[in-house]
Amino acid sequence: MSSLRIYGIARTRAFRALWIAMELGLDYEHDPVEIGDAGARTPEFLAINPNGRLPVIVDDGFVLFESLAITLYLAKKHSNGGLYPGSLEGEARAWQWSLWAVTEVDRGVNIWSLHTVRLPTAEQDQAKRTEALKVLVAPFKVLDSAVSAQPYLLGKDFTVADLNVAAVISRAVEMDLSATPHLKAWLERCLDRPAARRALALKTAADNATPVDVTRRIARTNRL
Ligand SMILES: N[C@@H](CCC(=O)N[C@@H](CS)C(=O)NCC(=O)O)C(=O)O
Repeated sequence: MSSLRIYGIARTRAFRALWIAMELGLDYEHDPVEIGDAGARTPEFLAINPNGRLPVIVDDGFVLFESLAITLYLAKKHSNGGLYPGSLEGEARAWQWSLWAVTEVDRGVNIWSLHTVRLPTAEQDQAKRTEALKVLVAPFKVLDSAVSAQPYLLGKDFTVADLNVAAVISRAVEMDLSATPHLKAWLERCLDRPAARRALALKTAADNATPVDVTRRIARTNRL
């Protein structure tokens, strides 16, 4: 039996944990728990993650929530000096980009995606979509510039920093990114990796199977 268990349907931020596990070639079990009362808010699940959110992992008895803490932990555990930067400065850069992704672009991309792709057309709010795009202009320029002179965020090699940022903004691949061509090329490069493609296939399948009521609940619960 595998010692690593990843909880969370691949449509959620569990996608991030699945991608890193695939990148690292880990043996793991995936429990595609649904959000809310159908899964993550049940007493059994709350005993694992009291936040009632996804994802969470249990690795040999060690419980960890927060998707990007999970990717950083697994990368450091299994690929220190590889996917996880070996130097102090490299590690700090990986943290920098991970925190940047969560604070600067996560919410904007999520709002854009819900109000452009995932909610039924009649329920999409154009004002929210426009505002989300406005919020993303400045950080997307920063990211575009960071990958304009080198293929990946930390240099010539793909690291967990790229995985975290690309995973957070993966839904932006459907946006018009012509104003940020380096970002566009970098994002496509990251998402074209074999492990990313496998994780994305799970995410797309989960997206396609998501009842519209669940999408509405995602928008409502998170005020998106
Ligand atoms: N900061 C957390 C956010 C986790 C989160 O909000 N997950 C969403 C799914 S993507 C969730 O479980 N939402 C359902 C809910 O809040 O009830 C992380 O990155 O892991």
